[in-house]
Amino acid sequence: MAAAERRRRALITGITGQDGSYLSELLITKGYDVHGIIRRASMFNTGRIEHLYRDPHDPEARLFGHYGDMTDGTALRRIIEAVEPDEIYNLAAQSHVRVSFDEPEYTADVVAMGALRLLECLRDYVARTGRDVRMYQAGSSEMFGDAPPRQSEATPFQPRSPYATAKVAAHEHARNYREAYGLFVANGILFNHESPRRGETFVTRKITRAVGRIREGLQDKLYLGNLDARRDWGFAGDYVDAMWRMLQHDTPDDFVVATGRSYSVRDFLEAAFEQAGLDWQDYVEFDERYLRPTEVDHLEGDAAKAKDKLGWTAATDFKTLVAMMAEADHELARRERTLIDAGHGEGLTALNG
Ligand code: NAP
Ligand code: G4F
Repeated sequence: MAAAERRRRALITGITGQDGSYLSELLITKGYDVHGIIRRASMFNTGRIEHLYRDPHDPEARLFGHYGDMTDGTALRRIIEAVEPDEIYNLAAQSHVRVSFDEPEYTADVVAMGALRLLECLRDYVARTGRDVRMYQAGSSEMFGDAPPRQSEATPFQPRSPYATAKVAAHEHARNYREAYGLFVANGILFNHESPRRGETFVTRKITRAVGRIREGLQDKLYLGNLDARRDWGFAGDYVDAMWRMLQHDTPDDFVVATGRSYSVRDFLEAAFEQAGLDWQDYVEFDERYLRPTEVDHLEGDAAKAKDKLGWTAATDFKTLVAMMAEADHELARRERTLIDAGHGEGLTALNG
């Protein structure tokens, strides 16, 4: 292909995750070639992006995978050299807060050191080629921790988990590389965002999976931890658009992305069970395994800056999000039921997390 016809090229770390899949869809729609870093696993981990994949020999192919890992700086460097991206989205993470208390070193390695490794690759690549390459760093509202709501870009971080401290480190590395080397690195500070593709051990999806399975007689109890925590839950499909907008902005900056409304885990439970005509109190039991050594009580974001500078607002409200997830998980449970009725196995194993 002649240089003039070269499509814009994005490189996504964490492409196999929830956000990676929605972002890939968005970028392909916008005419990008999308390259993603996939970590080697003993089973396929590409379920969320399979619908976008075509054989790379197919001229219509827009999605390309590269084996790599955030703990392997040499591989990251090689991939950037080979892909020659215009935009890099750093979404890879051990992203489960509770798990970060069990695996703090690994979490810090992937999240904090991983971001630093990527920034080092970017620094050298830009110095060598002189190209304008822009990077998005996936920061989190968890970084605010104990800070009272509503939290904005001006709120000081008070992280409460190894995951959150690692995200703060990554955020600060990104700011430092922006200032020290003039790199275009944007920090997103995204509040919780969910979807039918959300990992099944995060509380929203754990709840909607359970509701679907209870309706189909596949599960009778749901074990949860703290129901009082409040979160500002939005739809992942809306939030990846904010990531892209940050990289189209004239200057690299930090942006909070949120709906501006918060609900408790109990509110989410009520809404999801109500959707199925069930009373959550008949099914939910407490298990202290799901408590965290330090909890984040209340996250509620002020996304005025994103609205003002990026023209971004959350399009999906809480009720619509719960209904979307509950419906998708009811359909999934119906399929499990059909398979079981046809004698094909026992369905999924018990859900944890
Ligand atoms: P996710 O579904 O957990 O996806 C994480 C991705 O990172 C997956 O593709 C995973 O690969 C990959 N990954 C994990 N360890 C890796 C490693 N060592 N090397 C390379 N890749 C690795 O997370 P998400 O919800 O899409 O979130 C995307 C990013 O935004 C994360 O950085 C998360 O911390 C951050 N964030 C999320 C939220 C939210 O509410 N969803 C809010 C704020 C910030 P596998 O598929 O192989 O596991
Ligand atoms: O769904 P969660 O595990 O999400 P959490 O901890 O807020 O983290 C998510 O959002 C962050 C953005 O703020 C991301 F950066 C991070 O990567 C991740 O995507 O838990 C939400 C709340 C917590 O207060 C937790 O204690 O739900 C409470 N909870 C109660 N029972 C539970 C459970 N959480 C989980 N995962 N499982 C339970 O059984």
